[in-house]
Parts: sequence; structure tokens; C-alpha cells
Amino acid sequence: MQGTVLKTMGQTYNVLTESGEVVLCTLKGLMRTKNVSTTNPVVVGDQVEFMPSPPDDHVISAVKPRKNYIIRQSKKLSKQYQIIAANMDQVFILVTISQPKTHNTFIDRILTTAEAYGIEAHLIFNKIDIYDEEELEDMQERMAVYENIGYHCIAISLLDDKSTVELIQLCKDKVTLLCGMSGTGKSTFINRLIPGMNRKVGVISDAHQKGTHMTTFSEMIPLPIGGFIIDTPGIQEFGIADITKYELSQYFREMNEYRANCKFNSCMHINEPGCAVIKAVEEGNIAMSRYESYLSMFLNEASEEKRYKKNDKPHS
Ligand SMILES: Nc1nc2c(ncn2[C@@H]2O[C@H](COP(=O)(O)OP(=O)(O)OP(=O)(O)O)[C@@H](O)[C@H]2O)c(=O)[nH]1
Ligand SMILES: [Mg+2]
Ligand SMILES: [Zn+2]
Repeated sequence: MQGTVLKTMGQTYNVLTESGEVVLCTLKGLMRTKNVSTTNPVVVGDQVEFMPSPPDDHVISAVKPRKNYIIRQSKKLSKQYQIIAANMDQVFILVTISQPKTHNTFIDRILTTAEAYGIEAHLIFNKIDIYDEEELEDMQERMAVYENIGYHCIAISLLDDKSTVELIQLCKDKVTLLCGMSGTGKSTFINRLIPGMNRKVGVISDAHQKGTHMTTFSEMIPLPIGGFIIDTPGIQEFGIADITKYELSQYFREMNEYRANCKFNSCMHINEPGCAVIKAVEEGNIAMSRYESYLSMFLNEASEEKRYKKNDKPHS
């Protein structure tokens, strides 16, 4: 039998069957240890094969090849990769200027990953109801940076139904992954999207202006308008995974038109003479914040070579 993984809860999984029911599955013993480079062999959005297994409910026996996925490394545990979700049509990055403050380096890491796996990304600037003038200006400047390089940006307040109409339309018939730091409003958005849905939402701690990690398991939820939305636990740090130093600049779309003009073919745009990318940054044609993100990823996470291959799929 075949189905779609809707929810992962440690060792058990909710799987949506082709006939529309949800069954509880565990993993066949082998699969737990086979795929060692990621912490999670089966993720939300996976297409799986499963079978009844009395006295337990069902067991998952194989995962179908993934169309795409969002993968990260947590910096503290940098040898382990975590796949957040698979087989999506688009990712919404929820960004807040304050409560909590989302940094551009965080946004750029998710964008780079989405580019690498060919997933369309939208930037959702939320909580415009709470920003002061300075914060609104900061938001507008940041939106301009991303709009200039072709990312769709939208500013909303989830407290104001009118501002979310366009966003809700964008989700129709699509599989949408919500990504963002804890407290940016992912679960609140789902409660707006699905009448009667009552997902737990957190509070922002007074002391640190941070979310309280309300959502603890990823879950894919069917939408009444068609499609699915994936709620994820907030992440504090998103580290890019398995992108090499050499290929990194390809995933900064605004660098493409300059890269070909670098003096050296092997230019990595760090300090090489005749680098057209650095020149474009100096002349203001590439945003400094984007270049700083590039440098940070290049120095901290980008690998010398590939470790986790795209086809390194778990199979029993
Ligand atoms: N003022 C204001 N508060 C908002 C808005 N959107 C969400 N919030 C509040 O922000 C807090 C956190 O929202 P959640 O939806 O729990 O955030 P989350 O992204 O799901 O957080 P985690 O599950 O911890 O990752 C809640 O108290 C929401 O009511 C908004 O547009 N304006
Ligand atoms: Mg949540
Ligand atoms: Zn260069």
C-alpha cells in the first residue's frame, strides 16, 4: 500500500492512505539504521510504501525517491543533517523584524537551500501591526533587497484578515512548507487558513523577545481549498547542508550575471583579483547583506565536497 507521511512523532508516523484514511505506522527495523547521514529517515511529505503488521498497526517498508526536500544542519551538531520536509511545491519563509528578530543570514540560508533543490520561495513579513517607524523602515529596506532579485515578498499581520487574502490564495492546491524562527506565526497562520483549526500557538517571552517553541513535531495538514500546509517547529539556526564551496554562488541568483566575468574560472569570490562579483558588491549592484551571508556560509558550512547525495535515499 502507498501513502503520504502527514506527521512524524519520534518513532511513529501518521500516513494518509490512498483511500483517504490516516493510519499509524512504525518503521521496519532495518530502515532505522540504514541512512546514517540524516537524523530522520522518514519525513513529512514522503511518499511511502507500508503494510499491515499485526499486532502493531502498520510498518513503513520503503520511501519513494524525493522530488525535493529542505535539509539543514544544526550548527551545534554539524555532522548530522536533518530533512525538514519533502516533496513540496513552495516554501513560505516567515520573517519578523522584532518579536523575534529574524536576521538576513537566516533568510538567506533557507533561500540558498530552496534554490539548490529548485523550490519556489516566498518571503512573508509578519506582524506589521507591532512595528514602530524604524522597524517598518528596516522591513521595507529588506523587502526591497529581496524583491530586487526576484523573490516575491508580502507584508502582513495575522491579526488582520484582509492582509492574508493573497497569501491564502497562494496556498490553493499547493503543498506549502512554513519555515521560520519560533514565534514568527507559523501555527497562527494555519489557524487563519483553516476555519475551526486550533493549533497551539506560543507567547513571546518578555525577557528575550523569542518564541517558546510551541510546535514540536512537523505536520502536514490538508487544506479545505485544496493542497496541504506543513507546520514545522521553529528553528533558531538554519545551517546549509551539503552545498559545496564551489557551487554556493550558483544559488545566489543575483550573482549569476556577474560570475562569468570573473578573471579566474575557479573564482570563489572571496579575495581573488579581478572578481566581478566583489566589484558588483562594491558598486552597489549586489546587496552587501547578501554578500555577507554568502561569506558566512562559505566560511562556516559550505563543504569541500558532497557528502549526502541526492539519490542517497533510504530503502529497506
Ligand atoms: N501582534 C501580532 N502577533 C502575532 C502575529 N502573528 C502571530 N502572532 C503571535 O505570535 C505568537 C507566536 O505565534 P505562533 O503561531 O505560535 O508561532 P510559531 O511560528 O508557530 O512558533 P513555534 O511553533 O514555536 O515555532 C502568538 O502569541 C501569536 O498570537 C501578528 O501578525 N501580530
Ligand atoms: Mg508553531
Ligand atoms: Zn569572482
